[in-house]
Amino acid sequence: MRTQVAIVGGGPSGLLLGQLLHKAGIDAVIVERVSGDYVLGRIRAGILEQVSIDLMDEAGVGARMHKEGLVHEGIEMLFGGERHRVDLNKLTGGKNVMVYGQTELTRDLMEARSAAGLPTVYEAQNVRVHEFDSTHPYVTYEKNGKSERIDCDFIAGCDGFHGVCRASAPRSAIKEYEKVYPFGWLGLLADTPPVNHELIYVNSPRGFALCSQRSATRSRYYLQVPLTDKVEEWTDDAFWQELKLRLDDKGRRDLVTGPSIEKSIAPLRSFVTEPLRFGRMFLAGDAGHIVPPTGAKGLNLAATDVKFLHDAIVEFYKDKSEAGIDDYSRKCLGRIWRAERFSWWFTQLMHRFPHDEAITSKFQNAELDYLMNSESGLKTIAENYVGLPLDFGASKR
Ligand code: RFL
Ligand code: PHB
Repeated sequence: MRTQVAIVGGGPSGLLLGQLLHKAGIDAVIVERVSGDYVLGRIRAGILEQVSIDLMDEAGVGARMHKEGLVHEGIEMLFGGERHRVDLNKLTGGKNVMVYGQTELTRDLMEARSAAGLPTVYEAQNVRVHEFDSTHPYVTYEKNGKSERIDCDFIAGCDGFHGVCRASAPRSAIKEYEKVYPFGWLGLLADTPPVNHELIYVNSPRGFALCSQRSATRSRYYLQVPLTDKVEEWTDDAFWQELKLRLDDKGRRDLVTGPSIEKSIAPLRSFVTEPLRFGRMFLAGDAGHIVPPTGAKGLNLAATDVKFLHDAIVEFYKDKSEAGIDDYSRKCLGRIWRAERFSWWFTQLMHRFPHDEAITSKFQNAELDYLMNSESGLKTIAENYVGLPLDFGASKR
């Protein structure tokens, strides 16, 4: 088989890239290790920044998102037993975020791809990338006991943190930066109305909690838990009880509990690969970087990588110019490091770390108190949460 761009990984990055390239008249084949249902079964991100919303529109798949997505103009912060609101809209001159689950976004992209008859190989085994330091790279895989080969001009590594693309880059050409946090997030999805109309980020003496949602009738909650906890050991009752202990009186009164639809524990990590380009292979999304979910940035960063990669590939074919692909890493990494910094800062501000001294939570409360009572402090949170502009800092360079 021959295509222009072989995309490894059919998560949100790979699917969005495929759809944008299709709109630009460029062929791509997606090779995905697991089944489509498995991809849709992973409950992950819930918050879209405006740049991600715009890209879904550009890809022609935004209709259901605009109908069902919930626009949020603010978030709440609960610490020291009191709630404070961050008015995202007012503080950023009219910017908002949208609650629309990664599952739904992925489903929209999958449906558009299959409606357009675009090729996706699911359950591909032993996917390998070859000769990406030349102008004729190729991808191999096995399916139904047969070996297959896709010749291409470019390989897009959209295969997530555990994928094969980053692992295939020469060790001498790659530098990886990593911080692993000493706790995880236990997430629970339930068909119950959300405890609040906006998200609540909670710093409590018992650890972090987050009250999120997917719709007016579906809630998503998270609890900070030790890495040694096993999801099987957390009953629904134990989860609700612990969440109540981390909430305020109003939260305890308003919380509607019910059976979980899904429960899982995710580790927290900050991770960046430099560079993101290796000859004719590019890393995009979680394949190149991971943020702890506290800042709700992972999917949004993936979407902007995809935008920059799409623009560079289109420039290559339409203008016969390699300037865009040469600049891909630099362009992405500026935005990535800004989001990494915010996610790391917000994580350390909101969580309890093992072996913290008593003074640490006092510092956290004092910092939160400062942030919530200072216009500049509120703006710092708001402008990062809604997403810094794509050209942030450009006028100063
Ligand atoms: P994915 O979603 O991991 O998809 C990669 C795909 O590649 C496939 N794959 C392979 N395919 C072929 N060959 C191989 N060798 C392969 N190895 C792997 C995998 O099966 C998979 O289908 O990466 P992608 O597309 O870059 O998307 C990134 C996002 O999924 C991720 O950044 C977000 O989910 C992060 N995230 C959040 N991001 C936000 O922007 N806002 C949020 O509110 C938010 N909340 C979250 C999150 C992530 C979480 N977890 C579980 C880590 C909340 C949580 C709890
Ligand atoms: C989610 O709804 O899954 C979610 C929302 C905000 C975050 C992380 C996860 O910061």
